[in-house]
Amino acid sequence: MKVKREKWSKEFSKWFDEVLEKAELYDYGRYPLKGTGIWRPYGFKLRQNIINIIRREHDTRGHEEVLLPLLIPEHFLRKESEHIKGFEAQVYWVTHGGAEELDVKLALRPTSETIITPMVAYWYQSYKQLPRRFYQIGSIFRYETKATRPMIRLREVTTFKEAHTFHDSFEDAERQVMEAIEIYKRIFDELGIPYKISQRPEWDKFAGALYTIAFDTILPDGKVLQIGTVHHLGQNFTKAFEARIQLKDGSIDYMWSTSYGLSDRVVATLIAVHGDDRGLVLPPKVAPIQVVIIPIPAKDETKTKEIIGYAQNIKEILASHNIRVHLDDRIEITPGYKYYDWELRGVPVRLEVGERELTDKTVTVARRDTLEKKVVELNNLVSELNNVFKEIEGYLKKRAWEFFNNKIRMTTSLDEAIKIIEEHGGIVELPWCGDLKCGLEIEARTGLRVLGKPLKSEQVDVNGYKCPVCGKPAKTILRLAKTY
Ligand code: 5CA
Ligand code: ZN
Repeated sequence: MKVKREKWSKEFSKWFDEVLEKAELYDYGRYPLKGTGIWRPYGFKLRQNIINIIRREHDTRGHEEVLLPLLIPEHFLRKESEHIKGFEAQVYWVTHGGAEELDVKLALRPTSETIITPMVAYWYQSYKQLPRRFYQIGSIFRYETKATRPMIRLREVTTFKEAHTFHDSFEDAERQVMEAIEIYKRIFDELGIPYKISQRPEWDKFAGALYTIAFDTILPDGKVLQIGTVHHLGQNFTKAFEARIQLKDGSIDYMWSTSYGLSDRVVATLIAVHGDDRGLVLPPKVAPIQVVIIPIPAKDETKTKEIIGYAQNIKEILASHNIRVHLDDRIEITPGYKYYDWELRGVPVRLEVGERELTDKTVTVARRDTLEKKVVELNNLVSELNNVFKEIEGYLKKRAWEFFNNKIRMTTSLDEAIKIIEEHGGIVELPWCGDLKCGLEIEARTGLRVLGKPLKSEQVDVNGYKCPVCGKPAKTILRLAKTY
């Protein structure tokens, strides 16, 4: 196999930082503000293509995009008591306007429940106006105290997609939670990103939520990253902001709400799970450049000019079929160096055109994922490329899921759980009685982080298994991991 993934897994952190820099995606660590990154043009385009998928999946399922203020008056942020308890330590405060000290301190929003809920209280009075689903994509700020990492743990999260929905019953909000899970599955499936869905334990739910459902993935180093969360907020925020409606039977009650979020971590994960030792490998769907054409100069100069003309002709054909194509006609650089350069940047397909291709009216097609090459007739190029794009997407998704599934193991013993994570990383699953106390005990005795239990819809067979702490029959499984 030509494809190597050694550095990618063994020195993932270094691999990741180098790819961001060398592929000119994202500048991190040089701007003198921890937890803040700069999207460079190539990275910005990749991010934009991913955002387009996120937007489409929300828009087509009844969500409406909004734009909310970046600042929250202190008393608003404090209205929901659990929420502020959870976020207090992470809030950035604006205290001055010019030289003047402000009467009311302003928080840079860490998330927007306390902005949209009071507004919705003005907008809707009747169950007839519900449900409503809103979302915003923008920056939020969190003064993270754990080690910050590019795209993965930011203090300014620049690609925060937060959805906020409002309902006339607990059940309708719960239905929305399930709908949100389906939306997130579609987004991750489309990007070929593997995940497990777990209900977070009580002690790790979102501040102000009734319960939290999380999507977790495994990065190449075996550590788990939370890549999305869906929260049932009950009436906690609507009570705090007196968001009341009239129900069908004429009575007045508070609305019910949910929220769910994604971030720059989606982009980070896409980069991480599909990469290899040569660098980035992008699915054609989101690649800023899907095809790069490399002309191979001939000995004779007029031949070379013909080759470049042929390459330009190919470029026009592809562009007219809406393929994102780039012709690398730099003359001072050798084809070999160009191969290396575009491989690093993850361009899914490279076309090589030289003397032979010119004579035969063919093109050599090289795949970034498998590094395989084949010769294709110019007449069939567009349809061939569209097939190759699908093949690449299929291959990347399959390879990512194989890596992921291989890192999920079941055991019945706590010692074994520790050993498995030490040796393989990933996620370990233990039978569990469902008791919170046993869950906390498992977390304390293994030193691992509890991810939670699977949803009821995910069938797990724990027949005959016992909880490793209390010895009672297991009702479900508990997932544990080392996490980011
Ligand atoms: N208001 C809710 C739903 S939008 C909320 O804020 N949920 S959250 O806190 O869980 O954040 C949503 C997602 O953002 C998380 O699942 C995680 O994937 C991502 N995220 C959270 N904090 C950061 C951070 N500091 N850097 C990058 N991504 C983050
Ligand atoms: Zn137990």
